[in-house]
Amino acid sequence: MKAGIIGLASSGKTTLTGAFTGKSRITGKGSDIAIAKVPDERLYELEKLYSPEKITPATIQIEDLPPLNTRIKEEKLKFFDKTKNLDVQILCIGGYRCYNTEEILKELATLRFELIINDLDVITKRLEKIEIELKKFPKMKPERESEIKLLNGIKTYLEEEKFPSLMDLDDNSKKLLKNNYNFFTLRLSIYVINISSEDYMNKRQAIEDEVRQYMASVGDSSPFLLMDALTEADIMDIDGEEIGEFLKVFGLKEPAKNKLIRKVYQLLGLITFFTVGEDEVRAWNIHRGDTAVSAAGAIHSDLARGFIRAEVVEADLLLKLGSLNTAKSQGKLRLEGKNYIVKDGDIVHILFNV
Ligand SMILES: Nc1nc2c(ncn2[C@@H]2O[C@H](COP(=O)(O)OP(=O)(O)OP(=O)(O)O)[C@@H](O)[C@H]2O)c(=O)[nH]1
Ligand SMILES: [Mg+2]
Repeated sequence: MKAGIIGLASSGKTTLTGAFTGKSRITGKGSDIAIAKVPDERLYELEKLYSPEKITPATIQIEDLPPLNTRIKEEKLKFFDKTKNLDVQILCIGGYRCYNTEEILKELATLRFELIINDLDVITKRLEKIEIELKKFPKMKPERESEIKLLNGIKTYLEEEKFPSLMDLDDNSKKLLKNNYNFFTLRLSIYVINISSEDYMNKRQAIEDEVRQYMASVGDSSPFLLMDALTEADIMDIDGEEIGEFLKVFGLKEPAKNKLIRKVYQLLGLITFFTVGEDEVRAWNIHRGDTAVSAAGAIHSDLARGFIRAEVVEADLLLKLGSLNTAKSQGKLRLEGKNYIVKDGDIVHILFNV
């Protein structure tokens, strides 16, 4: 599971990567992978309750990428290679270098256009290849028919400058796309409008409103958020007090990157469960819909192998009750079997035997 940052040259992709890990950890060669900690209020509440030696948040991988609109062949190949297996794309807009919102929207349009062109290019090449193939082997025609139809359908959308994510696709088409293609315009996305500190302080709401209008006008329902990536990257390298100062100056409850990470986490289809104890309080990520055995496996393969049962209580309930013992004595600690579907916020204690 991986997210990557895609954007035009100098839009602030590397700076944004630095906002997750601190700038000092970034080489800026368009190949850094940031391990971003997933901010979770419940983890800090559990920390207060347990005062453990260690707390470990859940993390996700976010990869910095070379610019989308590069004309350097080597960079282009690297870009395609690296974007092949992305589950989620963060689309970065260099609003900090724009003089007004109109220019920001223009960059948004350009980025969307580049994604469209790249996908159209793939479709054109594939259709040409199929045509040559069918000339040689006309018998293959029935086999290729659904693919040709699907590609032409997508092509129509793209030619109208619309993302085919709006298309109604049947299961076969979805499977075909999943196994053979990596279209940018079909990937789960979130836009980051990377604006200057000044704009972030003074014009945040106005820019947000205009971006929302623009997104609606092109029929793009992907989430977006505004961020001052450079400042957020700068404060990663300094201490906690200055972060508080930054939030106060900008009138924020938390840095924008927190919202971004949580949203990407959600787009990746991940949820969090916790393990608690005096030695460590830890958040783990698993896929929505995963069972108690998978949760056990996320912790250690032995726990999955020797799985007997899981003791489960919601974090919010535990925080209210104050301890696992109280939860147990009040009958709130549930015993769940192998096939229990773990919920976001569950505290899980695996009983096992190997
Ligand atoms: N003022 C300001 N400058 C920024 C911001 N984001 C990026 N920059 C500056 O813009 C320049 C390019 O930023 P990068 O983060 O390297 O951009 P990039 O998208 O990674 O660039 P490429 O990888 O070359 O495409 C750097 O000098 C940054 O300091 C921002 O939010 N505000
Ligand atoms: Mg870069």
